[in-house]
Amino acid sequence: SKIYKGMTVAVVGLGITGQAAVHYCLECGAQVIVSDSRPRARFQEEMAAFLQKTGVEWEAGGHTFEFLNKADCVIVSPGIPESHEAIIRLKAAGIPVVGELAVAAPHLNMPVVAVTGTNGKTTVTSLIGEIVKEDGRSVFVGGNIGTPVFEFLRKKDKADVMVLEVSSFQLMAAGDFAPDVGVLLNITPDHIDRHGSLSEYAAAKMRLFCHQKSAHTAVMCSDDPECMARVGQLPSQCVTFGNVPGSTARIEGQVVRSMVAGHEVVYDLTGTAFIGRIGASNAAAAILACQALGIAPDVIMAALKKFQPGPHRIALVGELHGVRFINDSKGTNTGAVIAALQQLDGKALLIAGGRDKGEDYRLLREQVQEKARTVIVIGEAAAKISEALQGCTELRSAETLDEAVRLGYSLAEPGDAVLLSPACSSFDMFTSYAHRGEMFAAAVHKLIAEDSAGD
Ligand code: UMA
Repeated sequence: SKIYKGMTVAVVGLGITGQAAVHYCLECGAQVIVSDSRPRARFQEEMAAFLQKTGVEWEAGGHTFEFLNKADCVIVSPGIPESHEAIIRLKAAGIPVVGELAVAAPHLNMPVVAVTGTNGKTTVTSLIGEIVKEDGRSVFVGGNIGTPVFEFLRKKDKADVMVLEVSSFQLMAAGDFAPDVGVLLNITPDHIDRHGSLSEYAAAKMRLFCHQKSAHTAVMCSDDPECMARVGQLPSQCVTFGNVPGSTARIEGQVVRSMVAGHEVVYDLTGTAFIGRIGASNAAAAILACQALGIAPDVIMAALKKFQPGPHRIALVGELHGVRFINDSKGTNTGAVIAALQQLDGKALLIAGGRDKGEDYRLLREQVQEKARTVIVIGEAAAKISEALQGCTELRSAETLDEAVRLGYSLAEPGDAVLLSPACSSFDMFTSYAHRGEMFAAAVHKLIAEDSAGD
């Protein structure tokens, strides 16, 4: 979908993606109109500077067919559900409804790596970016990780390689986007409120590959039954990582054995940030993607050794009298929480809750029973989580994150960890998962400061 001079483009949702889309379309010479679901007064107040600067016509408080149908093309933000009535009517009227990947697709004339999966996307995307840099090539790292591809298009930047984190939401409106290397890390339940079921969610993830050609690469996890069940659908060459014998990159403890041009290469992850089964799995996926880009094993290994994961993914933020405080604010689905609990050595005081996304929290029962001393529930999903975990372990609740941190610490024993891994989105109490993680860290630092003041 090309944006050209004189056409009218409607941008639906004026968040991170929508704002970048507006700027991009204006720079292409298009007329732009904007539609946002925020109440009118709030939208006008929050977006005042943007609206003044761009001068776009807008509607707020919802999306209407009548306002949007004057557009030649509609760009939807990832958060806009396909089931929205106006969107359905626009499509029925023959107006193209596209996301940023569809708009970007014709402009991507460099090798593109796209990473999706329920968990680990951000880590693997940034790791691949670091490996490409280590190889001396320039790289744009963006997408769901936080920088829209529109920003890249706007700057008319050049990059030798593009590495994108893509979400199931983005894939629902990706047009004929076809990455040279597509990586699907795992599929466990998430975003069921939007997609309706696990199989629909998995189908959205598989869209990553549907426009690939036979020379392209699909990187898939051999340990994941949901992924393996869908390998037959791939139009491209499939390489796999996992513990299963015969995997292209075979994981054995902290070692990844991978075939490169008929020779076995051994990547030893000891001493790197890629600890445990999940760490090794993420590293192996990145190794295969980078091998597909033709990057030499010693370059890949050098980058693996240097890599540090992001601040909101199982990150230690402090320690007090033998109790560790771990921020996993990005753990926004049950699969992520299970992974975080599995990685802990001791017991957890698990802080969970936030805005529910339609998941079945009973999936947490086994790990919670094994690893959580107490679960402290917060936010809108508190009651639903408590009900699902009834009888597994002690259940408590807290009104604020600050209170949850204090309660967790008061119940902890040395060697335990107070773990924020919410299994929910953050939007009931915070502006983003990053905001929630920062507030968690702030609560921890306050607690530690008070303790040392009291000594
Ligand atoms: N809005 C509407 N109508 C709606 C829903 C929202 O008008 O029906 C408006 C809101 O008022 C707001 C704007 O749309 O103004 C928000 O748009 P958005 O929800 O599409 O979010 P963006 O700010 O554009 O951020 C998106 C991703 N968010 C979502 O997919 C929900 C960000 O991923 C991503 O970093 C960013 O684009 C850049 O690519 C966040 C996320 O939670 C981190 N992703 C999910 C995940 O990782 O699990 C998919």
